[in-house]
Amino acid sequence: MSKPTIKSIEIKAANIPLNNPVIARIGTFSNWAFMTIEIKCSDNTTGKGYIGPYLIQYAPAIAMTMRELFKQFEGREIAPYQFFNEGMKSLSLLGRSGIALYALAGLDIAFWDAEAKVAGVPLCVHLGGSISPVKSYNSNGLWLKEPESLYDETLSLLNNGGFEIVKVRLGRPSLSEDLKAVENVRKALGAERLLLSDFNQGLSLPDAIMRLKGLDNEGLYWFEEPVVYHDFDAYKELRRRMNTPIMMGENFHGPDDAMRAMKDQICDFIMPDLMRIGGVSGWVKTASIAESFGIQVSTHLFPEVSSHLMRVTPTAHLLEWTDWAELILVEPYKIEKGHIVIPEVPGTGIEFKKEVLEKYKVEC
Ligand code: SMN
Ligand code: MG
Repeated sequence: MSKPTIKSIEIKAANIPLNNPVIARIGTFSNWAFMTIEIKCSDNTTGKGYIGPYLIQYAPAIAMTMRELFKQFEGREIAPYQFFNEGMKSLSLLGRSGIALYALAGLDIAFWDAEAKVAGVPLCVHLGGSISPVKSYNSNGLWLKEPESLYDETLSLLNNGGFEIVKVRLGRPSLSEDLKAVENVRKALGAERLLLSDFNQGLSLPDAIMRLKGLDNEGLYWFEEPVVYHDFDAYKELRRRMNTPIMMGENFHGPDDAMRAMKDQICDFIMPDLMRIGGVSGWVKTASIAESFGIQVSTHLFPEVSSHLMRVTPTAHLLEWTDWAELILVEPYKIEKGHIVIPEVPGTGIEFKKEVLEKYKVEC
């Protein structure tokens, strides 16, 4: 049985304005860097996907890496998982992380979309799962703003899609400001609903020990990334000292990082990022490792493809909903009662609005 072969690739970059600017300890963003990937196969199927590499000025370097990697797969019968494994092997000379991995992830996402389209089924079905709504939280706000403004913002985040869970960004100059932020969100949320928190790596270990101790009895469901992502010893120390579960993983570069974090027991939950974990293939590997460690897996950004992956993740936990790609998508995924709805179409159903990509285009 033969499969379509890989014909050509088209990569675009665009700096898309956000509805609600991101204000976090890692930076302030009023636009989000998107790179779209479209891969054409011999039967005219086009696999589509996007990545969001944070720094738009690196789009040309990533596109160049993607085009170079693509040469390995051009003309061959489509085989996404095999391509990923070969791609990772070839990256060992460059390093299996950073923009080289982002480039491979972008290709991987588009390859999987193409293969699911060839099979004529949604991606999650192609991966051996089924369609069902995926429990999500509304992550479109609660940035490092005036604590007083967070009550109204929480109500609007809950009402916009029937959400029950939100995430507050912490790491203000003082503990009392963070406590005030939590208090205002909790007032709007009520006592029972889950409240997540994210420090975006903003604290040193000594500061994190103080700050997290001061917040440890606030009933937060998790403390996300209190300190720099690469200091595994610091995470271990915080986990030992705190009652609130420790969350990390958006900065795992590939399944190897995820494996090390779980093996060293430095966190309670993980939330891989579709791009940094290595696309669909990198995610599937990580999900299996998480299952063997009994660790629950949430998602980071990229809600469309991540929703499919959650349907085949044995320890699936919560999907992070953001609307950042809405402006570029012809049919954005819908939210109903706090769950993301996977469309019943082949692949992921992602189609890009060409005129929007053109309007905010960045050369790559
Ligand atoms: C986040 C992601 C991307 C930009 C800013 C903040 C955050 C999250 O870490 O988890 O949503
Ligand atoms: Mg985060």
